[in-house]
Amino acid sequence: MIKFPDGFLWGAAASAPQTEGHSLLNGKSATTWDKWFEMNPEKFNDNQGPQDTSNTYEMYQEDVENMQKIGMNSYRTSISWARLLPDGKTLNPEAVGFYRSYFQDMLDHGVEPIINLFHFDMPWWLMEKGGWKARESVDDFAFYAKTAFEQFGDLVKRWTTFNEPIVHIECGYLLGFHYPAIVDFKKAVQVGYHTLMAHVCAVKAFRESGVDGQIGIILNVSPAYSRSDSKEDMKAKNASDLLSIYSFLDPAVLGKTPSELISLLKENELLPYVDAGDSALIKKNTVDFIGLNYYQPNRVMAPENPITPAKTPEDLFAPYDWPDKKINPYRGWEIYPKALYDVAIMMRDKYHNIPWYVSENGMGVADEGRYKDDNGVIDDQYRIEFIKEHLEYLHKGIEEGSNCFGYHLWTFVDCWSWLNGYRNRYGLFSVDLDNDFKRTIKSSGKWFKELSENNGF
Ligand code: BGP
Repeated sequence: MIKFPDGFLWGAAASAPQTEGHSLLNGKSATTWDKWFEMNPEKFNDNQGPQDTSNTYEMYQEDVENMQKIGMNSYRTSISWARLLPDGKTLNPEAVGFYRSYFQDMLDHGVEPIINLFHFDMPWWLMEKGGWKARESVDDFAFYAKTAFEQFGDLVKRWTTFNEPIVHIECGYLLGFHYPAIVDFKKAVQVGYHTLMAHVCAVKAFRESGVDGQIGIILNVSPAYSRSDSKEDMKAKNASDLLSIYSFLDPAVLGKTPSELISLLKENELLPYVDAGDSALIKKNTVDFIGLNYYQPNRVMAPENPITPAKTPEDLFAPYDWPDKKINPYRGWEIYPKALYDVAIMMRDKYHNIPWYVSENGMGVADEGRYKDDNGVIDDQYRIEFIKEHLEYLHKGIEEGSNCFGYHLWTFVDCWSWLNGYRNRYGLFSVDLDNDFKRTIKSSGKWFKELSENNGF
C-alpha cells in the first residue's frame, strides 16, 4: 500500500471560464474567448463556445455535494475577472454573491477552496488596450487581486495568482491557439514579463491586505529531456527549461530571474522593457507555495539550422521524437509518469524544498461514451491506471523528502477545453450536454473516493 502524508490534499482543479457558463449573463463582460468565438466560431470544436460550458453557475450546489461524496477535501477553481469587475473598476454585486455562496458551500462540505485569479481569461476591455502587452495591465491586475482578497479573504485561505502563465504567452503569441494568435517572439517575452510583474504586484497586494492565508502561483511544468548528453543537446535542454520552467519558478520562489535566462534573451535580442524598481519588487514578493501542473515532458534536441537571433523557440531547442514514447492519442501528449519524480526532486534541491502540490494532472479521452457499462457508468479504467502510475512516482519523490502536500486531478466534472470544446473529457464525473448538463459519476470517481479515504492505494 502506498500511503501519503497526513493531511494530504486530494482534489481536482478547474477554472471559471471552463465550468461556469453564463458567460455573458449576470453582469459578466466579455473575455477574449467570448469575442473570439463571436468572430471565428469555426475555430472551435463543433462550434462549442464559452457561453454555457458546464453550467456550474447554476449547478454548483450539486457539484459541491458530489465533491464531498467522492472524498475530495479541496478544489481549485478561479474567479472570472470579467465577472467580478466587468469594466475593471466597478464591483459586480451578483458576482460577489455567486462566489461567496459557492466558496461557503465548499467550506460547509469539508472542501477547501483554493482560488486562482487568472486562467487564460483576459477581459476584452483590457485586450483592447493591448492585454499583457501593455504595462498598465500590471496595475489593473493588482487592483483586481486586491478586490478579490477584500471580498473573499475571509473564506479563502490559499490563493494563486495565475494558472500556467507560459500557456497564454505561448498559445497567444507563438502558437496560434489563444487570441490574439500571432507569432512574435519578442512580444511573447514582453507579455511574459508583464505577466510576471502582475503576479508579483498581486503578491504584494496580498501581503498588504493583511488577509490571513497563503499565496502561490500555478505553473505548468514540462521538464526537458534531451536526445543525448552531447553538449549541443544539453544546451537545447537548458534553453527549454530556462524559458518554460525557470522563467517563472525562479522569480516566484527565489525572487530573481536566472542570469542565464537574461543572457539567452540578450543574445537573441529578446530582452523586454523593464521599469526601475521591478527587480526589488520581484525580490521582495516571493510566494508561500507552488502548484505544478504536469501533463507531459518536453523531448528536445539541438536545432539543425538554428537562426540567431532566434525567431521562435524552435531555434533554441527542436522537438525530438523519442522512439520509446507512450502517447495519449486523443490529446497527442506523451505519458511519462517518471517526470513527476524528477520534478519532486527539482523542487527539493533547487527551490529550497518549498511546499508545493500537483495542481493538475490528468488524461483527456475522446468519445468516452463507448466505455459505458450496463448501468450507464463510464468505466474509465485507463484514467485510474494513469493516476496510479503518476502517484507512484510522486510518492517516491515524497519518500525522498520532497515537500509535496497534495494531488489535484484535472478535472472533477468534464469541462470545456478552449478550442477543443468538449472533444476530450477529463472528469471524474461526465457531463451530458444533451440532457441539461446531467452529471454521472465515472468509475474513476468511485475509485477516487477510496483513494482519499485510504490516503493512498
Ligand atoms: C491545462 C490547463 C487547463 C486544461 C488542461 C487540459 O494546460 O490549465 O485549462 O485545459 O490543460 O488541456 P486541454 O484542455 O487543452 O486538453
